[in-house]
Amino acid sequence: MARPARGVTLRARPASVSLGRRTVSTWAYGESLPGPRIEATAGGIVRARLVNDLPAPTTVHWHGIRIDPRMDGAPGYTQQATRPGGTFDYVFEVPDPGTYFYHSHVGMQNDRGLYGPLIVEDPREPLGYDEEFTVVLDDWLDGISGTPDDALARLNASTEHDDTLRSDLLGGVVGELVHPYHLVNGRTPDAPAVFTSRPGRLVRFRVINAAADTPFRVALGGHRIAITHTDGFPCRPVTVDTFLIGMGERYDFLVRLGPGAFPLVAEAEGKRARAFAVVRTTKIAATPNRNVRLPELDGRILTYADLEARGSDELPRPARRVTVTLGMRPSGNEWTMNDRLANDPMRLRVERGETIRIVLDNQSPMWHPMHLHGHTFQLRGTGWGGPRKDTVNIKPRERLNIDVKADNPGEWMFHCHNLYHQEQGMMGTFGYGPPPAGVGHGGHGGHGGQDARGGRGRDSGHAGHGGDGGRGASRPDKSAERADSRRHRRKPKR
Ligand SMILES: [Cu+2]
Repeated sequence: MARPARGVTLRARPASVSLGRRTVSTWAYGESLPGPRIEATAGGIVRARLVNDLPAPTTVHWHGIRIDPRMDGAPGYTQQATRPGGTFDYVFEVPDPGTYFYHSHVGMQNDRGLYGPLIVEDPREPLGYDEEFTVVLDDWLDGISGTPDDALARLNASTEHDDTLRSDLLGGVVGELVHPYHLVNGRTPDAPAVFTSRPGRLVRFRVINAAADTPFRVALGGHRIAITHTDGFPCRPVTVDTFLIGMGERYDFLVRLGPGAFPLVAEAEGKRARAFAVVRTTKIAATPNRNVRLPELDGRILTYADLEARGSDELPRPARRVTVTLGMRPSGNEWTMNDRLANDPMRLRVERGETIRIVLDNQSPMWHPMHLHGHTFQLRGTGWGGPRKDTVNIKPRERLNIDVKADNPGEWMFHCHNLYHQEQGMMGTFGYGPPPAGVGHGGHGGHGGQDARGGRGRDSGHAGHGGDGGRGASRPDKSAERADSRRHRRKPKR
């Protein structure tokens, strides 16, 4: 039977945290980075009291959980952000087992230290393994090169952007900036996290990408790994050398550890930097060099086409489809969904009980990890079942089909999990029935292309999350081509 999780207090506060060798001033939950690991059992209840000791409003979003919308921590959508000095009690059921995380959903706060793992155990766990480790990846600049808000302001103020950060795997430019550090469980490579086990043990790793702007390519030196879950949900196990994890994605893998000390590397894809940890099964083995070249990183890499949901997780066939076109305006600092920005968001209207297909069509010049709140969709290819996921990477000029069963009524965020893109406008709404009147964001537009239903919104009263780049610009620019060429002029390649 489900047992309620013990209550946890998340005290959001300015804090000095150690990254290993270096201490930085940031905002964190308590003293720790990441925040405390929260554990629950599927079907059980999570109780978390947010105490806001920050000088700014904040919320906690429970990423990937099919949650009660009032508990989703989406400011302007389902709740008002908790004011400085205030508290908010998050109490919700966790229906599905898996690897999740929580983070602030206000402005750039998620690029500070306001995140932590949420692990939902399966009371009938079908996998047998000896132990498990949680690996939380992050990119870090707070307290080193200013704050994330400073970084966003610099991006917004300039048309010069670093287009040298490139990856074939992601179809071009990978990110907006280089963070000075990349972390595993809050630690830099020169003072790495160490996972201690024993030779021969079968270990489950739960990998969470909590970064703002960095996709990682992950491998464990000297081992092949079996991917068993993505975004909490099980998939048919696939043995690979390495996998790419976008912001907001999670992967679980199983590995039988050999004797020694092994590098666990998360290469910041396209950024010539890495996060690094050590997996140690014997005391005497020398610690691996943090810059070691891992052949696994160039080995067999997981693709979405490798992933298949369990039969019981298959969604019904969709009755209709809607298209969501991802775009960029010529400024290069505004990212759109169906030509709209966060301050007047696109709204996909669904009816309770239906299954719809969302055709994601990326006409912008960058990849985006698109995340839907409150649901786990099924990624559909041609000729394969496709995994259940809540965050999916889409490359430039790519089209992806994601099927969503509308079984959790509410007004839900649907957005890019590159935090900089999110704050530069790439935020839409997935809502049930007619647009609600008088809730936090009045800016619902029914403009969703020819497919979307619903009337056009009346005003642009959305106050929750419009980034600086998203404000004031209300003229859609239809020319994706022009936008594209602008983007490529943004900075000469070195
Ligand atoms: Cu994006």
